[in-house]
Amino acid sequence: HVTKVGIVGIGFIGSDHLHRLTKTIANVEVTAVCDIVPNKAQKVLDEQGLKAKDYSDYHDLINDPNVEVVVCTASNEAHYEIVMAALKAGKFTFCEKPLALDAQQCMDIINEEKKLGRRMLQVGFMRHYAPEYVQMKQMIDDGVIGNPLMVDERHYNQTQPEEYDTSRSIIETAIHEIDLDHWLVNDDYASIRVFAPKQTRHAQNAQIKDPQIVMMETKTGINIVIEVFVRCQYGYDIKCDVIGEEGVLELPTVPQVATRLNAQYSTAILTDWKARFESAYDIEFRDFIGHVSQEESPVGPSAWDGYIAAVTADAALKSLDEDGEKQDLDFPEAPAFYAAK
Ligand code: ISE
Repeated sequence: HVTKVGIVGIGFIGSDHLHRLTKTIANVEVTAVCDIVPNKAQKVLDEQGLKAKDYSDYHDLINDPNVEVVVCTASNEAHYEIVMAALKAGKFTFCEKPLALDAQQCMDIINEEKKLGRRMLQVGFMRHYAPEYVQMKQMIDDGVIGNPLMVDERHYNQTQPEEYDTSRSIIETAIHEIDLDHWLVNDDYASIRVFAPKQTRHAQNAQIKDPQIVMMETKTGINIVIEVFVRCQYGYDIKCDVIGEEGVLELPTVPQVATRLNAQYSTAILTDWKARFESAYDIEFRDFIGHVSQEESPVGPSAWDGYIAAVTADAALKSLDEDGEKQDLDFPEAPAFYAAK
């Protein structure tokens, strides 16, 4: 069976997933695309040597009987309405992170999905599929470093445009760690605070807060510090150290050939996040398509994961507004609908 996919939003990640779904994932046909900017999707189809129906209205794509699965890679603001429409049409849906702009929108999506009687949606938290994080999680679960006590992380982008404002550093960048860390250390967050230290001169205007420091504490008292810096200039740099009672786990970086040249010994630092996590994205889509092509519910990150991340991100933004004031967090048990993994 060839699974027929429609992609809404052909920007950076949309074009990347279009390429992935047509060139590296077996038994998929991208039958339709759509972008709010006229001619944008067609241009990308041409560049990639592909043919698909190019819709100007995403409702038409969703309602096309030749689209079985909807992939939402539109801008963050549009996720909510697109996902709601796809679920209302009863279609399997993959939505890039963040699931929506805030916890309330995520809860609406959850309620819509529940009407379908089973999971139909997966959220693009692809780091769960990155082999290096999977290994780290396994080692924590196996007790290799004893109980985790602290997590020390860096999430740096080389640069972002002016419209990448203070809130996007949280809801679009730090959201990866916010989603990942409680899974890694098997604990829930009890509080979060976010503040801005000395600011970079590379921010395009004075309103933008960059870098930011996110501090979270879990229920058992694990301390997590994430430095978020989306205009660091030198590259895409992801660090994750988990400090335990007996030792430290360190996330590896992508190996690059070392160069000995002109009295220098050097290795490259990647600059593009799509390349840094390429294998994670591939494994993620193989898993997602593998399930939905058999008419099975997806098993990767769910709308509930999207909701937990959004509750945490909402509190992060509140803290930032209140000069780093600590915000308490308390999460309900995952509903049975999502708990059965
Ligand atoms: C982007 O959407 C991502 O998901 C990247 O992993 C992140 O580093 C970047 O800041 C986001 O804009």
